[in-house]
Amino acid sequence: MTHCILIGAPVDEGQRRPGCLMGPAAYRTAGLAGTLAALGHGVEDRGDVQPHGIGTETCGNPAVHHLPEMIAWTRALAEAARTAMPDGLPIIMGGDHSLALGTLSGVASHAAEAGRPLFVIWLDAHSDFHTVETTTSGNLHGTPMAYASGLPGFAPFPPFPAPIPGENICMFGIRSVDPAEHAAMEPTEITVNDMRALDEHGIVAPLRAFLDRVRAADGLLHVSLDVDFLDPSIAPAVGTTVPGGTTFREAHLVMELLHESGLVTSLDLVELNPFLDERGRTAKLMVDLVASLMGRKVFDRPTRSYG
Ligand code: B3U
Ligand code: MN
Ligand code: MN
Repeated sequence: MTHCILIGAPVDEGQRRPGCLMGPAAYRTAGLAGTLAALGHGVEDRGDVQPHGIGTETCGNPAVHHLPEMIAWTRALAEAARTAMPDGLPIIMGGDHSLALGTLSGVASHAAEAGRPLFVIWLDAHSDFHTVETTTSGNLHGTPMAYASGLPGFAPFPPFPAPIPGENICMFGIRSVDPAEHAAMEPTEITVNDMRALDEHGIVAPLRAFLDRVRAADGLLHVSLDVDFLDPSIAPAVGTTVPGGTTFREAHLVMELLHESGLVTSLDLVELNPFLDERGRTAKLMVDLVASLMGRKVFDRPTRSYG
């Protein structure tokens, strides 16, 4: 039994398609808390985080929008995630992916305080490896992985508290990477399982290999699940659909393996835009994926160790 801490993060400013701010309400409406409780977990809903003290910061990239709002969100969400970590498993209900600027900061601070390495699994069509300087869209939801890697080019954001080494980052589902992101990731040790790799090797072997490394290092594991990881045919409620995403079965399998590993210590649910949904099907699918991650299964099998 895990103590699950639901944290609403109605962040909409990291991209230009209004609607992600309704995400937390959609997860609550789709029954996330009840689903977790039915699996035997403790559930606490801490309500929605709000940004406070929005400043007047600027940067040299004219494309960037809502910079002061995003800095305020980052501070508020970092604090919410850091203080939730000792109490249980925070599940951050987004909100667009810029919320991960804050959640990764908070989780990284906690990991540093606990003296344990932090690992990240990034489930996304995009690598989100722009900096404030390189983004051409100006959408800061395309930046959190570069921020967490400690890349320069993030002034005037607070420096990332404890940058995450590339060896500790594993991406799945990637199929849309801009040239600047490609160049920035090239020298890193990040494992990028793009769709080409998943088509060839499947999703199980690369995921198990990474989980083995997390286990061996006694690491904390943050999972960031972007709705566009999924194929748009099963998950239409996202502003940045990219064809060729993961299937229903692949996505559940990832979640089931994550559950079996027993390693996940925090989770972001991001980019759900309920305004684009069809009768709540994407919200419900995301809730079902969380259920698989938290132990829903058809048959009980003995927990296997892959280490
Ligand atoms: N790389 C592009 C597109 C993008 C990134 N993240 C999402 N879309 N969701 C950008 O705008 O940075
Ligand atoms: Mn993303
Ligand atoms: Mn994405």
